[in-house]
Parts: sequence; structure tokens; C-alpha cells
Amino acid sequence: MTDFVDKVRGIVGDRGLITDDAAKHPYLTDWRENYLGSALAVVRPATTTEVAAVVKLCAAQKVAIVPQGGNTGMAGGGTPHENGREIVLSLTRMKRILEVDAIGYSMTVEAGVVLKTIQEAASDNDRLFPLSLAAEGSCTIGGNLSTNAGGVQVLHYGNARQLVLGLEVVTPEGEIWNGLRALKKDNTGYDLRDLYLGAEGTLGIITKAVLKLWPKPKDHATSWSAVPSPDAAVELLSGAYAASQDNVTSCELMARQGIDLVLKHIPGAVDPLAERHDWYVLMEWSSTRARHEGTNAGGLREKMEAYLGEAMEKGLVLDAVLAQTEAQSQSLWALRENHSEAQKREGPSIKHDISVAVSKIPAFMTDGLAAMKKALPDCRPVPFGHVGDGNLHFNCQAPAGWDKARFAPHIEKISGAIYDLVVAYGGSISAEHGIGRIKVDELAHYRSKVELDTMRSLKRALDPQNIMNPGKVIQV
Ligand code: FAD
Ligand code: 2HG
Ligand code: ZN
Repeated sequence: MTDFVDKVRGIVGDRGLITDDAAKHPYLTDWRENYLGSALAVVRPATTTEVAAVVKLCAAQKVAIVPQGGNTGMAGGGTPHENGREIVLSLTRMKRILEVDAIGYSMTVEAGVVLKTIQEAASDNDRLFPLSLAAEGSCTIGGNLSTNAGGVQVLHYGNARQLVLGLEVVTPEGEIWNGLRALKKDNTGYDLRDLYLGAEGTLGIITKAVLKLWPKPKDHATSWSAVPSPDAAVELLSGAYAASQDNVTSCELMARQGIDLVLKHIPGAVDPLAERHDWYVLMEWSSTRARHEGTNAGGLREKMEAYLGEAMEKGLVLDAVLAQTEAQSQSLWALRENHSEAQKREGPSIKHDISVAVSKIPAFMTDGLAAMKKALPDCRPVPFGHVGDGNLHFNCQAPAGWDKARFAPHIEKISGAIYDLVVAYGGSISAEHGIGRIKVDELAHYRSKVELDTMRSLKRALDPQNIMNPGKVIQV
């Protein structure tokens, strides 16, 4: 394989190749540290032409490729297997913003651009790129599109699939498909773009994208409400759409257990309310209509305050704070966005990234918590998530003091109980994080034969040698 690595060096140069064990390590393990793989090399091409040449070489020598962006994925899709016969193809050197078309509300970028950089470039042009998630400082747009990422503004703007107009992709044969069309309408045959979105690198490598932009909001309101139950949270959201004049851009539900973990592990985190409560809702309203500074009338903050006041009278809200400054809004958001980090610091946990219809969230919460406790009475449920999308992170923290080895034998029973329940509710066992490596068996179990056969046919047709991220999403 020295010969193979030398040929790769010939394509990407020394700057594009990592073979040293210590330097490779961060690319071989995932954010959750569930997997530690091995790779012939980490290859970091600088251009689409280099990506295509590397893929052609891999296709000729039957070397498998694991595409990787910011390596923040939650499902192990970007981590190589342990056999050491794959390469990791990192897109992180391809980080140019190629064009911002403010008039046409679009932006063309390379796959390795970090999400936050894209948001900032849009903002500098008085535009908004609405994809937003806690990993935005390190995840890349290529990874976002390949996982069809969700995040905290899906209820208003849609998930990653809805935020993209065109793609450039390198196929498993090393051909370049230029689908970088900034078209709102294009009904010319099968939609190839939609095939690659959410494919988790199993059908090709996304190298560039044309993204959709929106007008930049000029007014925001953020509130933190204690609510008596998930039922109240859903009702609060339901009424907020009209009360805000359709300006609800985020609505997140959290249980006290998650807040306690954030307060314990994240320096600077502060509980904004005097009393402890069981459930919280973080709501954000945004509008492109600027507030008139100096007058109090008509701004989103005033509308939200009035709405929360009414909700309090009805018993839907027990207590609430409204952010008066950007800094206050950020500290409320930090309580929500630090849930994953706090859970990681607390110890082992299982993530159940599930969705059900929004109106079924309260019943699912009751049944799901009972099922989790029945499977392991000492486990510590940490449910939170994007309630407006029906997407809960119905997570399960190991009993206090347990390590991974002690917790591992219980995972199948707990997750099986939750996923069976999700399916009984007509929901999804993976709402936004994808299948990667961690849910391959679950996908095979819960999807129908016709769905699995169609997925396998697609994979075999597009990647006949099975070199593109093999063993992820679906076994062929
Ligand atoms: P990676 O982790 O590098 O890769 C993810 C998958 O995409 C892998 O299968 C990989 O092979 C493939 N891939 C990567 N780049 C390409 C490419 N250019 N072409 C083809 N395939 C590619 N996710 C959400 O949906 N919503 C959230 O709210 C959310 N919050 C998070 C919060 C935290 C703290 C963390 C750590 C993660 C969170 N995630 C969330 C998960 C993760 O950030 C997303 O899945 C993100 O889209 C992954 O981007 P990435 O660049 O890190 O991709
Ligand atoms: C979020 O919404 C992410 O914060 C991560 O999707 C969720 O850690 C998790 O389970
Ligand atoms: Zn999420």
C-alpha cells in the first residue's frame, strides 16, 4: 500500500496527506468517542479535480473512501472502520465561498466551509442562511447536506434539504457531476441532487453547493418559559404561530434533568428563574420588519410579552423571562445548546433522535419515559429537543457513576423499547442525525422490505464496487 499512498501524494501533495498516527487520530474517532477506526491515510484535497483524481485512483485499486467534514456527526458515519483498508477523505481544505448573489438570494460554496462562516457571509450581505445548530462553529456545509441536518430553525425554514438549490458531486467512479444550478424550478428528469442530500457519503462526495438565502431578520425576541408539562409546551407553540404573525423561528423543549446537567458541567451557566420547574420552553420569534427604536409599540418583544402574559393566565406558563439584550438571549440559548456537551461530560448516554407528530409529543413523552424506566429503573432520562418539528432527543443517561462497559449490555433493551414505541406512534427512529454506523441494524429492522430493496438497488447502481463509505446506512 506504500505504492498507493505515494500515488495519492502525487495528486494532493504533502500538504494534502496525513499518514502520521498522532496527526491522523482526530479523524479516526467521532465526537461521541463511540468508535476508533484506522485508515491508510487521511487525504485532504484542495480542489474538486483533486477529489476526482483521488476517487479514480481508489476505484482502480478498490480502496474504500470515508468522506469527512467537521467530524461532528452523531451517528459514526464519518469514522473509518477498524480494518485499516480505507482512506478518510477530508473536505476541510476546500473552504472557499465562491459567490454571494444577494440579488438572487443564493450563495455558492465549497463543501468544507464551516457553517458559521456561511452564516456570517450571508449576514455581511444583509441575508440569512438559516441552518443553525450547536456544532455550527466546526461542522461543514458538506456534512450538513450529507446528513440533511436539522437544527433549531427547521420549523420555520426547513431542514438542510430545503436550503439548497444545486450541488457538485464526485461520483464513486471519479466523475464530476456539475449540478451547480441556482434554479428555483428544474423538472428535467430524476432529481439527482435529492439523492445525494442525506446520503451520508454513501453515494458520492459533495464538493460544492449552491445554497438558498433569506432576508436577514431585523427584530428578534427570545423567551425562556417554565411550563407545567409537554402538553402545555405544545399548546403554547400552537398559539404562538398566530400570535407572532407567523414569526416563530425556534421552539425548544427541555426537561429539568438536562438543565441540571448544564448547570453542573458548563461554566457560567445560570438558571434564569428563581424556582425549579420540570419543563422549559425556549422560544425565538424573528421578523424582517425592523422594530422602531424609541417606541415600544409593535415590536416582537412586546408581542411576545403579551402572548406569554395570556398564556400565564391560562396556566400554560408558570414563570418566564424575556431577553432584553442580545447577551441575555445568548445566555438563554447556551442553556439549550450545551445539552450535548453537558451529557458528554456527565458520562455515557444513549441518544434517541426520534420524531413523532407534534400533537403526539405529550403522549409519547409519558409512554417513552415509562418504557425507559421499565427497561432500566436506575437510568436517567434526559429528553429535550425541537418540539416544533416533533423531534425529541429522547436521551438516556447511564445511572450515576456507571462507565461505558457497565452500561453497554443495557443499550439494546432500552433502545429497542423506545424505537418500538416510536414506530407504534408512526414516528421516525432517526429524525436528523442520520443512520451512519450506529443505526444500520435499526434501519434494516424498522424499514419495510420495499424501502430497503429500493435503497440497496440505488446503492448498487451508483456505487457498484461499494467503495463509498461502505457499511454505513445500509449493508449491500
Ligand atoms: P461529518 O461528521 O464529518 O460527517 C457526517 C456524515 O456526512 C458522514 O457520513 C460523512 O461521511 C458524510 N460527509 C461529510 N462531508 C461530506 C461530503 N462533503 N460529501 C459526502 N459526504 C460527506 N445535527 C442536527 O441535525 N441538528 C442539530 O441540532 C445538531 N446539533 C449538534 C450539536 C452538537 C454539539 C454536535 C457535536 C453535533 C450536532 N449535530 C446536529 C450533528 C452534526 O453536527 C451534524 O450531523 C452535521 O451536519 C455534521 O456535519 P460535519 O461536517 O461535522 O459532518
Ligand atoms: C441538538 O439538538 C443536537 O442539540 C444534539 O441534535 C442532540 O445530543 C443530542 O442528543
Ligand atoms: Zn437536534
